[in-house]
Amino acid sequence: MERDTQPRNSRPSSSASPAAPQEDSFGALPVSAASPPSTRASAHSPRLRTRAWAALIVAIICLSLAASISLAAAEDAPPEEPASEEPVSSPEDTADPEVTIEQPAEGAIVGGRLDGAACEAWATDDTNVEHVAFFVDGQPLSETASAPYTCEWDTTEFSDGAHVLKATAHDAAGNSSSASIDVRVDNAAPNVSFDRPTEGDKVRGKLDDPQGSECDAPATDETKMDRVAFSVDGQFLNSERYAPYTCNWDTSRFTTGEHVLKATAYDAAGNSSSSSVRVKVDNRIWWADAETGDLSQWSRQTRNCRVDGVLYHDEEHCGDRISVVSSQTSGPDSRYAYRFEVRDGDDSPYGGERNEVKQTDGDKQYARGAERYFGYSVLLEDSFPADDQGVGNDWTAFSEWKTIETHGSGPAALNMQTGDEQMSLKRAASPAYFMWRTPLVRGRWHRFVVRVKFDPNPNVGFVEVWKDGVRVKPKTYGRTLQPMNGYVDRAYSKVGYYRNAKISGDSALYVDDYTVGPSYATVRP
Ligand SMILES: [Ca+2]
Ligand SMILES: [Ca+2]
Ligand SMILES: [Ca+2]
Ligand SMILES: [Ca+2]
Repeated sequence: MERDTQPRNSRPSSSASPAAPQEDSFGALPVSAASPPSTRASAHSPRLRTRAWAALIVAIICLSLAASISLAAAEDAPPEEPASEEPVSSPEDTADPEVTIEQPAEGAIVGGRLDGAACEAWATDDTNVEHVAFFVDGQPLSETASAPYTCEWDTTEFSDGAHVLKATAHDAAGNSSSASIDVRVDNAAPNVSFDRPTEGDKVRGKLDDPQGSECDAPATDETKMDRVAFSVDGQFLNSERYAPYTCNWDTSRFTTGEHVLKATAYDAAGNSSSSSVRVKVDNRIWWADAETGDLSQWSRQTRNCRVDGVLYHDEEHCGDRISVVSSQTSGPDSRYAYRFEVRDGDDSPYGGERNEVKQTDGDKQYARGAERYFGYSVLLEDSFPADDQGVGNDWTAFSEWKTIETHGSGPAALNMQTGDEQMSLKRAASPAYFMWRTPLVRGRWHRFVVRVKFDPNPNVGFVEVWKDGVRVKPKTYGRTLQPMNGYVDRAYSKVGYYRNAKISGDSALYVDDYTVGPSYATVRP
């Protein structure tokens, strides 16, 4: 047919038709041949009214003539559909659109609410895709008129199991085509729970055995498992795609105390469920927090007191010089702290005025190459002597790392001391020097963390210092273990009040929560 070859917009112009309405010479509204006379025109002019009626009569005659010709033709030819019922405004479109379902994939396991890129069809047409309709098992789901053609499918309204997702693309001419895929709906979350550890367990070190002997959360799904993700206190640890689902947790990066270990299992449809256990992380190597209410967390005591001019070195006479008190404690959970007092004349046979405790048990010493973090809290009383006494060397040590040296007293490799209104980390033995200093503040708790690698080689040993949660001394190399008579021994911890005897005045200092561990997190408060 001739009309098929015409471009869509090149139909014959109606203005070329001789029957087209013409504006009359008076500029009035055009008068259609089929319309009754305009009342507006008739109200103005009898002449106009006459012309309109004449035109109407001519039109009626023409229509009657056309009808009779048409009837005559109908008797000779097969009937044709009246031209007026065909869409004269567009070319005929007999080609179907093309459509495919891009997502989900054939055989996919789906669950939850699918929309956007999770459920998308691709469609095209030789003229124009009018809309794409989606169906599940033949029931209408949603439809969309513009690309990207995405469905909206809440699978929870359908049963678990096999379903057919269909997309049908329509063009403006009423042509359509469809594509279908088989999918599996899974709205059921997996099951997961910890085998190990169990609620309340104590954990330490690395829980990273791939067989899960320390940390294992079996998970199953009726359709298909995807993965199990592990976290601690909301902090992601690792994700495992295959059973056994085991966590990979270096507990030493976490503070001593309670933490929530969580396993979240995901199935192939994206459903998830979680299981949590509350565990106690404890990587402390040893500690002395005074919570026993006595001095039993230390192995030895050094007591010196002068009472009524007589010097004693025993607990019976010097009991008040070292005590466990509840009046001053360092943390919210602390009930007790250690108190060390020195009065003028509390002379030690080994020099200085001192009252101290130490931990010399074999398993709590620090051999060459050992690396440890020491966290401890210290408070100096307001009465703590000032350094303006002119004694020349106004040192007071409150924590030391000393060398064992076969039952005797060896030199300190390191100590924390005061002097010149400073608190300092000092390399005590030759050559002695200050590794770090800060202004002395009395009357409040300070939390120190000192990291030490014990070694007599100054290129191997190092220290690092934090004060009140802030790193104040970066890792710095130096000798941290003192050779004695050519023999490299081990070091031990000591705390208390030990000062140059020339200093005068009675005072006390407090120590609490002395903790030794493998990491900063382990020993900070
Ligand atoms: Ca088409
Ligand atoms: Ca499932
Ligand atoms: Ca305490
Ligand atoms: Ca003195």
